[in-house]
Amino acid sequence: MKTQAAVVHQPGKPIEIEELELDKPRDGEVLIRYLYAGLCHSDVHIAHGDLEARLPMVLGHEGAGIIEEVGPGVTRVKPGDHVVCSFIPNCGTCRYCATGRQSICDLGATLLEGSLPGGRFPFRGQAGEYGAMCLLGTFSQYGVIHQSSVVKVDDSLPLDKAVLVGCGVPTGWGSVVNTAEVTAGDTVVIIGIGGIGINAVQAAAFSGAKHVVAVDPLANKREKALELGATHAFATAAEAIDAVTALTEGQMADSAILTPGVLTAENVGEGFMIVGKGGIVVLTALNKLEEPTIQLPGTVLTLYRKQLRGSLFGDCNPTTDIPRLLGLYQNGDLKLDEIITRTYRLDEVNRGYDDLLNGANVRGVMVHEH
Ligand code: CXF
Ligand code: ZN
Repeated sequence: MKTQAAVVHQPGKPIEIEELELDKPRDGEVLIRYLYAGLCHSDVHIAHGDLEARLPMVLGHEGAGIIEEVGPGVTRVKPGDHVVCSFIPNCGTCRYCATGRQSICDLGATLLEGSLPGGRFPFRGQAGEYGAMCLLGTFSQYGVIHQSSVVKVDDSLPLDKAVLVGCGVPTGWGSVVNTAEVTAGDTVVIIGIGGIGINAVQAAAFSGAKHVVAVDPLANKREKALELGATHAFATAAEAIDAVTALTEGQMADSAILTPGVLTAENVGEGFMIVGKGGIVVLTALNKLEEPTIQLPGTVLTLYRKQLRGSLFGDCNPTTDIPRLLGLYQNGDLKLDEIITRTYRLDEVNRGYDDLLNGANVRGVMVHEH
């Protein structure tokens, strides 16, 4: 069948809309009609070449839609099911899935290669075989994806909001709850209030943190953070360091969550300074793969028992945490409507990313037409 998709052919070039041919689902695979896709920063990392992916690639790794058809051996979903995609697949049986660490499932090995488990590429076009970002490629009207990438959700959920629970929400929320292990009374600092940081703010507030300190140079982001649970917001980390020193009488923060658009060594240094004894610095944001961002006095780390932790998908388990987060949304404890700044059509994808990069958007959502 044919599908319109947003493709990156060369790093640094605009994303192109193209008609591609899509194969039928094979063993363990499903055909999904994507209704919505989220515009997450990682797609730009690929378009800019910060993350090196096999190209051409259909972008998009936050998606929600309806299962149209299933291939042989599919047990997790059936035609008509409403699903949210997870940018991390989970096979259920590798040593990581089997020990409750689905965010590092072995099937994630091809996130940037864009092939399905087994190695095939279901999208084809004038440039040959096209990869699908994170085994999904949600900037396409239709996709053929593996059943391990989808989570069935309740029919009553609005998929245009639930779509964000495929990456941005668990990544931010889980960085706080799982990776930083925030508990009531903590002081938490979140550096960078975008589509991920805003959910870190929500998680810290929901977990009962005493001080939730948001840092972002843009006033609209600081306002949103204060609206959704931050107790303080500053334009710079230097201001936040002074404030946290005063608020904690010098004990400093229990954790710092690093969620800027592109991670820098400066961010890591600031996170390291702002946490006190036993503090945890969580590296959630990404930057160029080979570029070092950690250069710190190790003796301070040792003497103060500080920790740096990397966090992928917020250390969440998609099969249980996607429904769990959607339950919090249904309950009013997790805000999704309030973090969506605007929607775009597929052919407005470059405009959507301009808005993301110039700071206009907390979250943009693509609405597919069929
Ligand atoms: C990224 C992680 C690295 C591969 C692409 C997706 N995560 C979220 O945006
Ligand atoms: Zn993402």
